[in-house]
Amino acid sequence: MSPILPGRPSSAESSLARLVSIARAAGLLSIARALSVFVVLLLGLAGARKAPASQIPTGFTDSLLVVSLDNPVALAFLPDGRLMWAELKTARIRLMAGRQLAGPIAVIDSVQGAGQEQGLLGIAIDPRWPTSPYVYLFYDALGNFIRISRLTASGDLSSPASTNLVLDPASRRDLIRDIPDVHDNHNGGTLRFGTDGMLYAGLAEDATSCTAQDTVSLRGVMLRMNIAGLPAGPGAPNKALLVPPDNPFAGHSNVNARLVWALGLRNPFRWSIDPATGSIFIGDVGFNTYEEVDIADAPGLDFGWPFYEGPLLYSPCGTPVPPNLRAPIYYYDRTGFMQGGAASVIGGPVYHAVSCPSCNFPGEYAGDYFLSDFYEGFLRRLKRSGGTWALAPAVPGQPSATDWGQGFREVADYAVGPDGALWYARLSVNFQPLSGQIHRIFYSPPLAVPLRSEDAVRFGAPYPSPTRGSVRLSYVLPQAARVELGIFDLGGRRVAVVERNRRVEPGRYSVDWSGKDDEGHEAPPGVYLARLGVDRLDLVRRFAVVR
Ligand SMILES: [Ca+2]
Ligand SMILES: [Ca+2]
Repeated sequence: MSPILPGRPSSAESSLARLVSIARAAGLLSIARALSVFVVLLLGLAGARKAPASQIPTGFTDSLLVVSLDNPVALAFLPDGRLMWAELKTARIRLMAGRQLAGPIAVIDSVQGAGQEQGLLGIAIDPRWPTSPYVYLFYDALGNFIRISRLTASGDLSSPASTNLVLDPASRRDLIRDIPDVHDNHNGGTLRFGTDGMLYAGLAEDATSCTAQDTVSLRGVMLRMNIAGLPAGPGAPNKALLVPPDNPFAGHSNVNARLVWALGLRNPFRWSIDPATGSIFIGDVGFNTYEEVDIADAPGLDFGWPFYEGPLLYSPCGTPVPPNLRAPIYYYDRTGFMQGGAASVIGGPVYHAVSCPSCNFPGEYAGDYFLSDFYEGFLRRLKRSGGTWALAPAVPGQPSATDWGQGFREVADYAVGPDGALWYARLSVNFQPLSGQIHRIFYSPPLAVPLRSEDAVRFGAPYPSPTRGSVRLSYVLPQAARVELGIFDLGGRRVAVVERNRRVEPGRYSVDWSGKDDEGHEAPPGVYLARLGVDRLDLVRRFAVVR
């Protein structure tokens, strides 16, 4: 049984060599060169890593927003547009307001992170925010149990630009804290609110497969909980308070079963809820043969694990295969795992436009579903046709007939933002420490013929380095392009914006950065990264500031 989170036994160097060879084989010298930059950073500077640029269709841009993060694993947007994410191993909650990254706004205590797949796994924000300023968390806890807890936020609850927000550990109310975690793998980990205001939680079977058919085991099931009746403030679990009367097993004698919405799941690590229909799209991680996607569009569905793995009969429990098991809507082969192939599905979002016409993906994306594979790194797009789902027809610029995008290895979560963009958290780059990233993919019709090669785009070494004051950043553009130029510190914070995503004509440019951050304060001494984004290329140079 393969792990879903860091576990592939390969060195950064061998993974990198594979990616470089793939890029070269594909004629993508720009990517091979970008990887060379990464090599320099990898060898020369712990904490600053360069991921290979992703390949996505024409007209879309993958923008790297934050680097050098500590295993960002789960994303959640506040209604005002601010982004929170959970860190897997540090058990910290981070907050970003615009481009401002706050220090940790909470550290969750008693989190068990010893196993590769263990840690702080899921985060959800109360749909009644800011009147009910609650954040819900899913984590492996010390003592071999998984918990679902609620913390209360204080500070600026509805100021889109404010990073003044904290979660008080003393406010912790546990919803459930007896989900078995005897085995450190197969933990599930996603929490999301449905269109019905209910809190859904996906529980894995804790590597004891037959329990996925047992509704009272708190294993291999999707829970549906009503949080409206919970008292304010801290407290211990009261499961009976969480039971919605219309749950499929609401009449069961055991309260665990009364919370169950669906069963027969193996490891539903990442999944999402279609905001238009309320259906749950579940990425269920496979065993030997298939990764699968399931849709829970009705109460009480049984997705068949362990009677079936994807379409394949498995049935190890010695009991008859029940009727009316729900088959996956999509599955793919995972048998090449040991040779570098796919091995862990990451369920993404269903795309829907937001109320900002210039922000949205083209209309043909409405209702389409995205999924990726944590190890292979493809990003696929499914489209519904009648009652079935299949790969969407390829669009110009997508890297293969099956893959809408490539370069999404180690991505742990996706979300459609209030800006209509597809955001994602990359847990790490080549499993290196402090290499996590936050990205957003947005659509902007091409302004010029796409660059064919990075060869003609040059980004010079910042001069002087070290500097006591300003630093000169020089670049050469062979043709008009959209350019972003920013300064980051090694903690991943954007210190200053030098060029703000504007169209630039061909030519040679030099821009001075004053050494001051966007609020006019002198940047402290240290090593910094200058990042030049040119359409879909992404170049990083480092330099030092001394005072
Ligand atoms: Ca477990
Ligand atoms: Ca299944």
